[in-house]
Amino acid sequence: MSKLKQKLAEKIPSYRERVTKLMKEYGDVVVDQVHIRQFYGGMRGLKCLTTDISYLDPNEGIRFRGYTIPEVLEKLPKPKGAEMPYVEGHFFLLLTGEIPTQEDIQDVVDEFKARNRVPHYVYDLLREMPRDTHPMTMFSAAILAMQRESVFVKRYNEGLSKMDYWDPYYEDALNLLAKLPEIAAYIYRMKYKADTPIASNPELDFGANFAHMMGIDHPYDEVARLYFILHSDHESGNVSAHTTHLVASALSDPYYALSAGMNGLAGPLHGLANQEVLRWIQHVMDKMGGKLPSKEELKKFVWDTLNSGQVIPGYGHAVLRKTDPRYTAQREFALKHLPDDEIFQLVSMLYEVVPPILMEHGKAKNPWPNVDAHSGVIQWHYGVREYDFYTVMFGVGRAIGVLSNIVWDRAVGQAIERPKSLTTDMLEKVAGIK
Ligand code: AMX
Repeated sequence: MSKLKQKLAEKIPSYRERVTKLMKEYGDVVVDQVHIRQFYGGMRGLKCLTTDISYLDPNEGIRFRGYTIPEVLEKLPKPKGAEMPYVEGHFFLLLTGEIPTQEDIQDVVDEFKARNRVPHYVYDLLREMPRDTHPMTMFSAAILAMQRESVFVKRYNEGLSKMDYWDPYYEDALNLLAKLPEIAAYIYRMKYKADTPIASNPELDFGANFAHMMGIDHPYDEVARLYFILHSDHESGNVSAHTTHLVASALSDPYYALSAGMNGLAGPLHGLANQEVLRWIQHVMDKMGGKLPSKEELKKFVWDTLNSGQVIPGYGHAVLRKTDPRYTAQREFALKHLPDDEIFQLVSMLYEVVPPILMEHGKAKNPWPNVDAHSGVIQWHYGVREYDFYTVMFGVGRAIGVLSNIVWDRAVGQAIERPKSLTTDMLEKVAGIK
């Protein structure tokens, strides 16, 4: 058994005890109330989900297993001479709650290497799809196609005890994760680089191997590691995490669940926003004949977008009420590595211009930028200019978090999700209108 799985197996019993105690002795304690606005308002703010893997504070932003983003970037071990930590180490942290040693990380690196062979039929499937298919559709279809490999399904059909569900879920999660960088890079090179895929290099870590398969030199390996870590998890109520959790709650295996989560990530209000940001910026640059707008001109573009009833992509958030620390981490990287990049300068100008306008506009509860306002510019700088592809990279990162979550869902025996719905008539009666 790998050290990672061993560690998980040691941790699970005490969590089960805590959950059993809460359920048995405190099951009737009231945590929150439901308001009518939440029935139509996307259940915003309703406290009804649980995860120990990350927690999103509205002002401080995300903490992964209790650590802020700067702490994670500082504390996790890094490949020799690298600026950004191992993605494998971040996965270890999310699953176990512990900062790994170099030895722990090597164990995960070896685990991924042993599982990274992508079945040939995935390539056949991708190649059969029309080339103008959105890369998120390709990515999700590739994940779903591999469902026949599920260890969970096999073991479940053999008659598995509920207590052991987490074990084959873990196997599926690792088998999947190990293959995602190669699938993503294959889609990219097939679709946008004249069908010239680059073979995986087993000597490289998760992030560096992705950069290698994309065909982009250092420091893109640092970008890949930073990007996958930042996008990994954002507690469990966001669309991709919640969808993955919901589908897995029916004991659909991790392939079904992750593919479903990716379909949610593909929406413009969620993961696709990073693509929308670059599209919006390109539109501004085109209108300006390729040069940077002045602040006044940029303000006008922002107002024009709002006045035409559209949102400013990359700004606002359902939970956050301050600048997203994932934005800040990418901004710090850009300030160090690409301070003179024109698109970065425009992104920086937007940071000055948009928040006061959104405040004056008076609708968005959070006028500050989220992660997606910055993700595209760094990719653009290193030559990944096919912005349709950005959400796929978000998806590789998000898989790390949501798969860790569903392994723990099974470990603590989360039930099939089934909230109750009411009719409009019933709500009107509750409101006292009828
Ligand atoms: N530009 C213009 N209007 C905005 C806005 C923005 N960036 N963000 C919110 N608003 C508007 C909403 O559309 C809503 O208008 P309505 O009352 O006419 O329907 C109003 O402000 C109140 O919305 P809210 O409570 O502040 O936000 P929300 O929780 O309903 O939605 C989000 C959150 C992210 C979907 C929204 O801010 C948005 O559409 N932002 C732009 C898209 C984006 O960047 N998405 C990525 C989010 C991060 C991620 O998941 N990857």
